[in-house]
This record gives sequence, structure tokens and C-alpha cells, in this order.
Amino acid sequence: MEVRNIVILTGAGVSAESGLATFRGPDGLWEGHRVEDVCTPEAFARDPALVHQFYDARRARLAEVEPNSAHHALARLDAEWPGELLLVTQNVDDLHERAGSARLIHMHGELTSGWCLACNNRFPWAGEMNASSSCPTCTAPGMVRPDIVWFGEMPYAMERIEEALQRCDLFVSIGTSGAVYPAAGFVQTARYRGARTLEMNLEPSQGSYFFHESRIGRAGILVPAWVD
Ligand code: BJW
Repeated sequence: MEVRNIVILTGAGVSAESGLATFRGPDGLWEGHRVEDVCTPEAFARDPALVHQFYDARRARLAEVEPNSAHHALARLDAEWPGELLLVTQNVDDLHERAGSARLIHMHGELTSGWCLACNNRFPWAGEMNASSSCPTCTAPGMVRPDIVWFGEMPYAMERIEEALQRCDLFVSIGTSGAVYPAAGFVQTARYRGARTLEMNLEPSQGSYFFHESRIGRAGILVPAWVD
């Protein structure tokens, strides 16, 4: 089948070689934190200072790292691909856009964005913000939260993603364990629509069975080899 429309899903593994920790596994980001302490709206309501502290540390780390060869290869593909292309990332880092990807959705939110629960406005996260900061728009105190999709919340742009999946001829999943829905189910939607499906990961993902092809290895090697 001739490929015109591509959907690419990325996860934490694509940023691992830049030096950002993945979520699961022995050196995972949640080591030392119980996920339910930091990654749910209930946790934020219970202890906003702890949750802010966790994301402050992630933002500080993000400022120290750079996009790697996988991010750059995907940005080249985006610039050169004449058909439809949508890069859907589960990552909350900004390494895809720093590499130059433009057709990009952050389905789980962004570390560099804040969200005011009082006025619903989203705004760039300023370095000095903390649990008691006021919203830059409505000035309500203590109502800003990281603009991150936590467990039990609806991921962003689901309608746009679903439409792209319904039109794609190729679905590629890179650096994700396939442990978190709805992203873990995209491969099945794409297959149902008749797309070819390819995964690139350090190990077979939980949904490996659904892919036509699995390439096992580092994204920094596999992705440029696939793109170029
Ligand atoms: C490399 C590599 C290298 C390493 N090269 N590879 C029961 C059944 C089904 C669903 C549910 C259920 N109970 C609850 C749910 C729903 C829940 C869910 O999925 N839970 C599961 C735990 C079962 N999902 C939700 O709540 C979502 N919302 C929702 O469902 O809303 C309702 C809805 C209904 C209908 C339609 C749509 C929606 C929200 C999920 C929000 C996820 N948020 C997080 C945290 C963000 C905050 C933060 O960043 O701190 O997002 S969870 C965390 O996991 C993060 C990630 O984006 C996400 C995925 O992780 P990822 O990227 O796959 O990372 P890892 O670490 O798991 O894997 C990395 C992989 O890379 C590994 O395989 C490595 O081997 C590999 N790797 N180095 C290539 N160099």
C-alpha cells in the first residue's frame, strides 16, 4: 500500500537518550514517588506543594538537556513529508519542538505550561511559580497547577488524534511501554482502519502483538535509520 498519511506516537523512551528518565522500570521517574502521590488530581488537592516540587525538579532537568538524533530525525520527516503527518507525543518535555517538529500534539500536556483552575486560562510556566502563586491572568492565588494530564483526566486533542488515526496508512510507535490508555489503544484503531503498524522500542511493548513489525533497539539509532 502506498503511504501518504502517517501518525507517529512517541513516549518517554524517545527522550531517554537526551538524559530524561522514563516512567517505568528500575531507574524510572517514579522511583521514590508513589504515582498516586503526584500524578492524580486528588494528589494535587491533598498536597499541592509536593506535586509542584516534583514538577519543578522535572522542569529544572529539562533545561539541562537537548533533543537527540531521534527527535531530529522526526523533525526532518515532518519538514519533508508531503502527505499528512501527525506526531502525537505522550511526553511533557519540549524536545520535539526544540528539534523543529511542527505537526505535533502533546496529548498529556506540557511541563512548560500552567493552568489556572479559577479562570481556566493556560499560560507559559514562569520559573518562580509555586503552590501559592497567583494566576497571571485572573490573579487568583493558589489556583495554578501544572498543565499535565493526570490519571483519570481526559488527554488533549483526542478528536484530532482519532481523525488522524482514521486516515493514516502508517502508524509508528516509538519509545513507549504501551501501559497507559488511551495511547496504548491507538495501534488497534490504526490496524482496524487498515494501516501498517511499526513499533521501535528497547523491548517489546505491552501491545507488541498488535504491530505488524517490531524493531528492538535504541530510538537514537532506529529512528534516523527509518527516516533517512
Ligand atoms: C526506549 C529507550 C530508548 C527506554 N529507545 N525505547 C484499566 C484498563 C485500561 C485503562 C485504565 C484502567 N484503569 C485506568 C485506566 C485509564 C488510565 C490508564 O491507562 N491506566 C493504566 C495504568 C492502566 N488512563 C488515564 O487515566 C488517561 N485518561 C483517560 O483514560 O481518560 C478517559 C478517556 C476515555 C476515553 C477516551 C479517552 C480518555 C490519562 C493518562 C494520563 C497519563 N499521564 C502520565 C503522567 C503525566 C505526568 C508526568 O509526566 O508526570 O503520562 S502517566 C505516564 O505514562 C506519562 C506518560 O506519558 C505515560 C506513558 O508512559 P511511556 O511514555 O510509555 O513511558 P514508560 O516509562 O512506561 O515506557 C518507556 C519505554 O521506552 C519502555 O518500554 C522502554 O523500554 C523504552 N525505552 N529507553 C527506545 N533509548
